[in-house]
Amino acid sequence: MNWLTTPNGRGYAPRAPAPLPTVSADALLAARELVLARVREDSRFLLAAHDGLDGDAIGSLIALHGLLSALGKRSSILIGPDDLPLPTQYRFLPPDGITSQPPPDISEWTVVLLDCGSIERNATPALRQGKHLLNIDHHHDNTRFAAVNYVNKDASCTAEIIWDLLHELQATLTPAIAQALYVALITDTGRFMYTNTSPTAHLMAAELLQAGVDVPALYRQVYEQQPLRRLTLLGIALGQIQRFDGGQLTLAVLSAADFDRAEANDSDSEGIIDELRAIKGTKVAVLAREDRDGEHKVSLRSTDGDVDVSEIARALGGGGHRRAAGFTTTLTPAELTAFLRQQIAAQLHGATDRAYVAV
Ligand SMILES: [Mn+2]
Repeated sequence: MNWLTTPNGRGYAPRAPAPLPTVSADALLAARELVLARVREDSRFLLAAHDGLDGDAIGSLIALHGLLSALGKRSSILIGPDDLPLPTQYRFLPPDGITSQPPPDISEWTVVLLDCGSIERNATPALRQGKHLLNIDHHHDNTRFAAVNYVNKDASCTAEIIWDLLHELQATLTPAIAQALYVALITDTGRFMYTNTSPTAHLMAAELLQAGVDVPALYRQVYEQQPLRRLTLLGIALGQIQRFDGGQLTLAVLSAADFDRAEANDSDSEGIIDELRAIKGTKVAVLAREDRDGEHKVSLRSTDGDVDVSEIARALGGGGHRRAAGFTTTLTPAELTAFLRQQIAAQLHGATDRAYVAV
């Protein structure tokens, strides 16, 4: 079978990833200045992030909204209907300014996309019609889709960039903003465990604690208010673990029926991938979740950096970080497994053709 002619295909033919642009320190500083100029000069801001909101996206949205409001600006957070209500673990954060409809006069608003590696990761086309479009992110493979692209791949999380802007604009770090930033920081660093846990990340944490973050109370909100259905779903996933190639690939697939059985939704699957990556011998952990259309949302994690999972994700139209990435695919689980094994082998063993080899 050749992937290019597989039925139900919608152009998922793997492609060789384009080389990533290098951005000089000067260019990064220039982009930062452009963002600061817009924040200082413009008066109306519509904030959005990638669909399937995670802690960094939500925390960054709420913190930037708080910052803009403190500066006397008008600000709204646009969250698509599919992402509302927010995942339960983030509902304790102040939901001020959230709307699910873009304003009719969006051409008068400055649109800020946060934590969004490509504009396709947000399904609201109206966002492209803003007066200005600012792209603030830390994904190394950000597609630089906006007029202003402030993409700092060395930031542990997008919230770290917001934290820096807050300093520069001399805004007060209120307890509410500190809390939102802290949620973003701990979720994107895996509670200070992933390679993006830089000294700056810890300096930021220290300052957020000084600003009033109650660490045990916040951890309890984010990690210890789990609805039972999340653990039911985790149990189903753990019962369906598959391992390939000596355990280098650890994979679990959750079908739509599994979600029904657990009475769970997609956001309830957050965290399952961390259990998979923790299994000894794993180089790449993958969790695939079937959605209502029969497509699979695929999350990938690399344990030791030997495999760049963002390269695998980009081959099927997704993206992410070297050690954490994702994509959506129409491949069946069997096809997906074959594709992943081939891609991992190509990276580990230097197979000559990294783009797709028909099987
Ligand atoms: Mn992020």
